[in-house]
Amino acid sequence: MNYVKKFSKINPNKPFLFSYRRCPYAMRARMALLSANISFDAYEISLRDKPLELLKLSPKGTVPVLLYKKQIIDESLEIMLWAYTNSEYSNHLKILNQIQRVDADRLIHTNDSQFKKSLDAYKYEPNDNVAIKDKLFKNGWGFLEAIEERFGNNAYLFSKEPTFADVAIFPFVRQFAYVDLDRFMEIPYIRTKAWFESMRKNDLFLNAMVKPIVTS
Ligand SMILES: N[C@@H](CCC(=O)N[C@@H](CS)C(=O)NCC(=O)O)C(=O)O
Repeated sequence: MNYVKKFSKINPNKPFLFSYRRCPYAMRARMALLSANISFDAYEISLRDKPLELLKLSPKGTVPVLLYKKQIIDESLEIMLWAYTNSEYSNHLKILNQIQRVDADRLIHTNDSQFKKSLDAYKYEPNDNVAIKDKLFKNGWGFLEAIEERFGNNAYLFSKEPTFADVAIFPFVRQFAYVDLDRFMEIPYIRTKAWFESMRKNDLFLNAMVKPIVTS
């Protein structure tokens, strides 16, 4: 992953990602591209001042957006699938059998719909009303409980190693945890907390979170 400053420097032979470092959707896309060992240029946008080039390619104006050889992919899960299917390098997707894949898709869907809604409500509630904040925190537990049951004896959601599902879901659980880390550590889900600790220290995640140092 190489951060660039100028669109004029777009290399037509290299995937180009409009990204935002702290966006969980963009995190999962960057992680998948890195895990697939795909060399790509990234451009850090400002959500308040989106580049016209991005809006021209994808008028809905969300990140991440991947541009490669006139192909435009503007949904994070599709970017992940593109990365995993265009490279032999990662086994994040290959590792899942058909039944697991259906389960993974279901879990990711719940993450992107219900859990994301709970996460936003909790995150944006001002801190001064502790009772409301606490209630919104607990509203997110339903999903964390589903994750906890999912682990079984594995350290990751579907396997002994991270898969597509861990990469897709972790950035959202992380955001939920980081609203108040001490409070998160009080949840009664031991495996989920261990997974959270392991994922946040994982090189794949750390490499996806390097600060944009612009090279060209
Ligand atoms: N369904 C999209 C959602 C992406 C999304 O909502 N990204 C946020 C940033 S985390 C965004 O770009 N929001 C637009 C804005 O804030 O104006 C995906 O999976 O890629």
